[in-house]
Amino acid sequence: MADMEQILDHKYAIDRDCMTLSRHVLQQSHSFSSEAQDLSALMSRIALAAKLIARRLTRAGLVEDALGFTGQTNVQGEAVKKMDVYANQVFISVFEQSGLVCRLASEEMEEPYYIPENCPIGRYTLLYDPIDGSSNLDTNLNVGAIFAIRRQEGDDLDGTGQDLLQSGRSQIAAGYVLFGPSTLLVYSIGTGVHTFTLDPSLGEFILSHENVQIPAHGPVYSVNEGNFWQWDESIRDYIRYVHRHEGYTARYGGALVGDFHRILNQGGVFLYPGTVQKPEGKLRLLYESAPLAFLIEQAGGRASTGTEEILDVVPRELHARTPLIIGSRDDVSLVESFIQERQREEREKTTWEWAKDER
Ligand code: AHM
Ligand code: MG
Repeated sequence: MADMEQILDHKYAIDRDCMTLSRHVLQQSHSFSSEAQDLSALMSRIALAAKLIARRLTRAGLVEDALGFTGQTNVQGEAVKKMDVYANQVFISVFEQSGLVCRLASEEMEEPYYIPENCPIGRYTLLYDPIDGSSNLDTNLNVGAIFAIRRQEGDDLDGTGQDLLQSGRSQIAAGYVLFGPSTLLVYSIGTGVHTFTLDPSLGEFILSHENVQIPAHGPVYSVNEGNFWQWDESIRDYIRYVHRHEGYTARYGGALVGDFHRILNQGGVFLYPGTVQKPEGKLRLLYESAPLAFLIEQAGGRASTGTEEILDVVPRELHARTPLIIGSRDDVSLVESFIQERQREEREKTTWEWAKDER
């Protein structure tokens, strides 16, 4: 007969494997309200999209037409990859059958995509970047997908999604999928940040880390230093500072989700500041920066443009970009202090020049 210790060991392992994503969302919602059930169903759908994309990525080199460019450019003027198109379509197909989402807005579509048959009941909008870091695809490095859920406000009669031009505070859920050695799904509905790992043998995302908290400071700074010549002097000041102090190490993988995931778990800061060519930086607010800002705040960290909290930024258009400084509280504040110092100097210089002209 099995002894009690053995029985308890099995029980622990089986209970752990039973903590699926949909069950966890309901547990975190502390209710079986219709919104809690909607959120649980929405997350299950996102998990299905993640599994479909992961399946194609795993065999990409063997599948006809999975890698490479389509020859087209998207609304941002960037070359579109075949995998971008595939992943974008996966989200559409998955949510067309959900009944829950009336509208999808993605990096790959100029205008929001409507599912009219869902609109009478599905009052949610899914915002997403189907493949984040697509330049990593052809070399088999990690990529991601980022998502946020918002309630639809009004009827959006002209179909342009004007009600989406609100700050990130109106997100009700956000998260990302990291397609790495394992496929991870990290999400928050405003009750902490939780990591799930895809168990391919079960075909399910199983809870692997609950209530992730980011350290207040970490050694990593993550930025494309090839843009040094294009940055404002304040960002260069910060980079000179980390170059000259012990305790910092650089990590940059070219896919925001991967870089962010490292920082979320180990601490540090990721930066994509404005450049000469892209004064607002490269990353898009509604489906890249704001969802990750939602997560980082839930994990005890911060996200800033340098002068404003990312979650307070109101976009002027669907595909608006924003500078992003995100990660550990102290590290984000340190970067901000260099920006504020330069701004203070600029103000003093202007006042001095103005006073000189007056004389
Ligand atoms: P993408 O969504 O079109 O792939 O662009 C976003 C990616 C981020 O994942 C990454 O942090 C950044 O672009 C890398 O840009 P760069 O090559 O300029 O460093
Ligand atoms: Mg993308």
